[in-house]
Amino acid sequence: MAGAAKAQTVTLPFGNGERPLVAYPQKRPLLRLTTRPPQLETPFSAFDEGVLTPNNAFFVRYHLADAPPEGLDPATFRLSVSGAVDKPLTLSLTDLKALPVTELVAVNQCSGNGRGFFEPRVGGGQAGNGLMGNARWRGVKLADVLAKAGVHKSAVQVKFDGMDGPVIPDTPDFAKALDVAHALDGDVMLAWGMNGADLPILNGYPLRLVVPGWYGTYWIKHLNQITVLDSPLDNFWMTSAYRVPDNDCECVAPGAPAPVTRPISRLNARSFITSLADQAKVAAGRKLTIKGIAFDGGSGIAQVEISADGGESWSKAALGADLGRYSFRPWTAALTLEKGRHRLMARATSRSGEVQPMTPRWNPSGYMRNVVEVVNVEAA
Ligand SMILES: Nc1nc2c(c(=O)[nH]1)N[C@H]1C(S)=C(S)[C@@H](COP(=O)(O)O)O[C@H]1N2
Ligand SMILES: [Mo]
Repeated sequence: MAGAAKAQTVTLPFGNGERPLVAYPQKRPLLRLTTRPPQLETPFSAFDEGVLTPNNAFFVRYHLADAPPEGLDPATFRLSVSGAVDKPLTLSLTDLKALPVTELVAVNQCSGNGRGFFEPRVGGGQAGNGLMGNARWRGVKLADVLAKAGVHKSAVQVKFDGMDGPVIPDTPDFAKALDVAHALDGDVMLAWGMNGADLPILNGYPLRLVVPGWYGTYWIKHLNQITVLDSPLDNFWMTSAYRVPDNDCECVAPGAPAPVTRPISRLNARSFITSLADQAKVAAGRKLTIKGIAFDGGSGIAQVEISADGGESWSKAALGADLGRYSFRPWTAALTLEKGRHRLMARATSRSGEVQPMTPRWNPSGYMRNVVEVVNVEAA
């Protein structure tokens, strides 16, 4: 293209879906949703590059305008562990790295991933399906650190707070809590490493919480304060935000209020075709191999089925390498499409028996989208 550089944009397939592609430090160009704080969505094509999401493509979500915080110096960084413990701790990164090291592959997904597709539309960040990513996290077990501190029998929750804080005193500081039993389960991690490198600044350098199988809201970045609590955390982010209808489907009729809610928790089952974008053109009458990913909240993926006729008939996809029950599971399927338009779908079933729904479940906050997605293609 001649002339002055025009900002590249991506148009997500819903109203007001135009997003500039902007490169932040340590990041390739990502879809920018807000500037202060930076909120960046992964271009969907990145999920076709491999089962681990590259660090420079990994999405970025923050709540408070000062993020990322200043003073992320690994030499002076300290993590405090206090509250209902025998021995409060102040740990440097060197102290943490001297503990037994653990690694785990897990999906980090924002509760509002896919919110822009909600019908009727709801308020909040209007995201496509790029607020998710899969990484190999390296760090220490939270249980090991809590054991060093000695959690009191009276403790009920553990609170996590990061270095970003409110700019205006009226804004509630971002902090989340997990029940003590969950915090001690041996899978929850304090991670400094991501896919063989340090965490990128925008993904929580130098230390973040990793809560495998649970929504990203709990994965506190720039984590520097752990407080063991004798009573449940009562703050805006636990009691008002990040709550879902308190029923089996975590849903209500589209447009209806949710009178009784509970904190959001586990990821539901999802799957995506990654090798073909919506409205792609493919060759008719020839074998076509399609690829994709599937994941759930930690039981693992039992099967992925593919439909090329809008959900009338299904065939099984072949599952690829198993990087653990919290990871994206890659899959492939072979199809031969006749000339014309086709509605391709992938549907995951988890090992716990959860099957993706064919019609969207709705809630007023636009959380937990997991309907079977459609990729329209034309074979010619
Ligand atoms: N310190 C801090 N940690 C945070 C947040 C935040 O605003 N501040 N947002 C949370 C939310 S809602 C999500 S979805 C994940 C996103 O992780 P990422 O930015 O590394 O992709 O971070 C979580 N951790
Ligand atoms: Mo989120």
